[in-house]
Amino acid sequence: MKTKKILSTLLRGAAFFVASASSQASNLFQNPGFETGDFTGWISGGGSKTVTSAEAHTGNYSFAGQALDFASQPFTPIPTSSISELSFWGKRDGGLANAVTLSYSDTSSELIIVNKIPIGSSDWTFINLIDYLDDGKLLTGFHIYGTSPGPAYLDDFNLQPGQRPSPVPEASSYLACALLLAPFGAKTFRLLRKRQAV
Ligand SMILES: [Ca+2]
Repeated sequence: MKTKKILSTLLRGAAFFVASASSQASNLFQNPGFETGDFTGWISGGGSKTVTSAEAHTGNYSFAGQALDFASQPFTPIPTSSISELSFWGKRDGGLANAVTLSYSDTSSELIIVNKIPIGSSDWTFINLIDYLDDGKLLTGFHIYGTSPGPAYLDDFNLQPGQRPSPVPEASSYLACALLLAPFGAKTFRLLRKRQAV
């Protein structure tokens, strides 16, 4: 019985390791956790941007950005229907929100306000942007700003190819919006939902 339990624990550990390794292997971000200790793979800008060892979600480094600092990556165009995850981890000392811009092959872009990272928390917050991707488009780029006062620490960016999960609506708020906007049609409701803060 005891041997069975140990074996089961070992197998679970092995499965986790394989899943984790496979997730890292297919991540389309280059240098997603800044573990080169610099901006290799990223386009960066702003006067106080740094890759720092002061904070890290995993590994030893993260991107530390004030408001005008940014980090961007272009991608080989990928259909939004073929993205199973678009996410990152954040922690910040101040500032209201991080702005993220997603770019598409039709030259359109989408601004997302990320304000759900608590200020001054010792914990890192997981931010999932998968529901914010525009349907029927090809994603070509990701762009994120820091915060002021800051910095915002940002780490472990993840763009995973795969089947896009169906959006999970937040029943109460979306139902209220849907009822309110019913006369204007489904498209209006969807636009409002996409502009909500993350
Ligand atoms: Ca890292």
